[in-house]
Amino acid sequence: MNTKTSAFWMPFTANRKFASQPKMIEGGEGMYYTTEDGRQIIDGTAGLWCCNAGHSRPEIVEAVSSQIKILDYAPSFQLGHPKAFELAERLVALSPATLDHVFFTNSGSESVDTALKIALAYQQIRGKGQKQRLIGREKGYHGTGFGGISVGGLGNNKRFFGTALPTDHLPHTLNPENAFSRGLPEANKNQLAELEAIVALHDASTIAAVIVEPVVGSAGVIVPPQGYLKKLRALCTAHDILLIFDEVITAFGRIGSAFAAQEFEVLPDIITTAKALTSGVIPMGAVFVSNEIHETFMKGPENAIELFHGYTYSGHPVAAAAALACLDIYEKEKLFKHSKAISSHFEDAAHGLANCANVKDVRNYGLMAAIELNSSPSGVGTRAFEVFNKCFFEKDILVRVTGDVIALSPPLIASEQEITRLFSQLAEAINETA
Ligand code: PXG
Repeated sequence: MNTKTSAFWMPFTANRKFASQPKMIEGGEGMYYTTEDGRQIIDGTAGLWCCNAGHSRPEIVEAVSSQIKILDYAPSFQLGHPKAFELAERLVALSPATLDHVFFTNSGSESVDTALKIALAYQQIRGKGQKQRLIGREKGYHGTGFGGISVGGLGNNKRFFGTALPTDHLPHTLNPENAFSRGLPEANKNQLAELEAIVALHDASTIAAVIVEPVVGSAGVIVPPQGYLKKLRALCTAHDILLIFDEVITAFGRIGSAFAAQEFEVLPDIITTAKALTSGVIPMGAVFVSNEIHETFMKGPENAIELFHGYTYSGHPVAAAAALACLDIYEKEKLFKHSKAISSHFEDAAHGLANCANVKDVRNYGLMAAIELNSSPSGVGTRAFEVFNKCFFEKDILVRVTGDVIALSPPLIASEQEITRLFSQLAEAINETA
């Protein structure tokens, strides 16, 4: 590679290791990326869980370029432009009933911080200002803002940065007894006893909200045990605590419904999204808020700003145009249905790797799967990273690795043949790495 790599401080990357063996992607189309040396590789990860419509879709390219010609940028502070309002209408038509209001952001991290701020302000405005404590969960990933890392449950993302907010954490739900479960694992433990303990310790009158990913993504596809999310909803309701679903990964068809809230028939008070909202084409996030919360803010003098929060690029016209074109594709191609329809083939293909070398667990739901490997004696993560390299350089597939977990989340346009090929190439890579 001729490009120098040291000026770009890469995110969540071993920068010096990357420089020694760069993995460069130069093009993308549909299910495939093109590497620097001209190979077509199957995108097994939808970029970073975001390109649900596949890459470089002409409809989105067209919508973005014509929007730039009409209106490149307009503020959303005390002004408006039509695309943002149109998009909000389209989105609330898709979201669970009663979550009828949308606040626009530019990323998942901003969506999470926005949701937490709305939750805290809501409690103040309705006269419950003591409710300031936030509850996250071990292994939760809620982005990298100070709010998100406070409620997040991944040690590496928290240490060095302090905990800005008063938080507690529920235990994660990964249970070795449930290894190799297909879909939702059995609920063989009371994994929500800790919420009752936190409530007993601090009192519900001090707790504003609980935030969880309905299916954990980043920490390696952790699927909720049967009934867990319904029980969490019931406990939050009983204690007058808001429930936030962080659907930055699960929204827009990843698990076969528009939102995980619909898939699991559990209604949270707030949903955070980003990523597949525009299929990753232009950064954009959206926070869905219940009518009850929204109405609480929309009181008081009409000339008063109800929420002192927002971003220069909230509802950016070009991002909104990309999102609208992307929603058109999801709708026209019935991609959420397609995602559900191919998920059983995807499940079979994933579990077909159960007997590969060093496989410790296979977990899946919708088009999310994790193959967890036993760590090698040379350290956690080295074996999976070796598999990742082999996949990229020799097997012509892109997979995602965290620790010794290999995660798969292909674009929703995947065919059964592409899924079969993705997993058979991965199986070879795992066996050859043993
Ligand atoms: N919430 C969730 C549930 C996420 O998965 C964020 C918030 C933050 O989004 P932004 O857009 O600020 O990055 C995420 C992001 C991985 C991986 O390897 C996952 C994410 C980002 C980068 C890598 O699994 N998720």
